Amino acid sequence: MKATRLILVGGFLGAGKTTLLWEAAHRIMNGGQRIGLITNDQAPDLVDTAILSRNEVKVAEVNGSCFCCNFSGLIAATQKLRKEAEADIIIAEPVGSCTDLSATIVQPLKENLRGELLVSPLTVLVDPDRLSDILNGGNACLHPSAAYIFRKQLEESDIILISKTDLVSADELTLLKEKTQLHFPDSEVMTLSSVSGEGLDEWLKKVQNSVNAGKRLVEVDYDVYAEGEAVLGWLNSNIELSGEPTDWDSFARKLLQDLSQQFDRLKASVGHVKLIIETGDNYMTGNLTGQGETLNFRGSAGASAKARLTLNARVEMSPEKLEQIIRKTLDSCTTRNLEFNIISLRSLSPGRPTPTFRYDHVVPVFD
Ligand SMILES: Nc1nc2c(ncn2[C@@H]2O[C@H](COP(=O)(O)OP(=O)(O)O)[C@@H](O)[C@H]2O)c(=O)[nH]1
Ligand SMILES: [Mg+2]
Repeated sequence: MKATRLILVGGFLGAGKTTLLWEAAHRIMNGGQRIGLITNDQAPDLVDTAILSRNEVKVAEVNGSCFCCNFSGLIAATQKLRKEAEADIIIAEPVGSCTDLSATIVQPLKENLRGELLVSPLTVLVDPDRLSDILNGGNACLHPSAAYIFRKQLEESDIILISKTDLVSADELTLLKEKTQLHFPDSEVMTLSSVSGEGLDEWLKKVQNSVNAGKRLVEVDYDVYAEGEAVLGWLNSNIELSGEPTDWDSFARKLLQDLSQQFDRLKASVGHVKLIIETGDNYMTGNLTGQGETLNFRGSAGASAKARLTLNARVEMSPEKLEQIIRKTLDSCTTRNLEFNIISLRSLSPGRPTPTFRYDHVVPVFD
């Protein structure tokens, strides 16, 4: 069996990783190659998996732990996609609050799967607003330890890929690119919009033609890293809605708007809150990646008597408080004639990261 190309797309929560996976998968398929995608989370019921599975692409989910702490889960997912989808290319999205991927994932992959996988340069996708604030010495509206993770992700990257360029003027982008290159001289800085398509082919070409992955290791203080992850409450839930015919798009908008207002009022930093509401073939996605103005909706689930809601939230507060807010908001958004039935709900605060491997040297690659 020939070697499969593995492209890792890291970057903080809300940077645009899943959107990029979706767009890149389409381009790769249209180019005639077979593609597989891997999602990753601390708990099941991932909105990302639900979204990506709507493509005709095979998706494998590694849940219960991040790739770094469950290296064998990542390997099993790549083997599955190699076997079942005969994937020429696999794109994997690690958990957005993970860092030290060069030492814990890229080096072990290069050493242990030589011949099976061609590992691409480690791409770290970054939201232009958050990046700009970090470069100006700010914390991108994050807890200082979460901002530490954000910076470490950039520091260890082979490619820093500035996302959402459709939201930035050409002049601002040029400046941001220059400044990023000055701060992170060892990384290649590229830009991309998954909405306009700008930069997508250039990035794909770059990562498909190089095995220069994990060029360096960075020092990571695991106490700060652990704190940065632990400050986030994490909630994944799958909910059945049924009752009177309902306009699901308005329902989803109201739910996410209400949640956003409450987080803003509590001054709780939002890593990411996302949902998908599905009614058979129709679906709508909603995203919140910071304060209220970042709310974003796509698609339409139409109107009917039944829908399935998957909701994922990563917000700076205790998981108990997050769960309480979400249960209460669901309650207030449903009426007597519209009921919700929670099929599953997990809320947690990520434990200290304990990677399966942590290499102290860069594994050489031979072209
Ligand atoms: N304007 C714009 N929004 C984007 C782009 N890529 C992603 N987004 C939005 O950013 C939010 C987070 O995207 P997502 O792919 O879920 O991020 P992830 O958490 O890194 O996987 C969503 O609201 C997306 O619609 C882009 O290129 N342009
Ligand atoms: Mg994602």
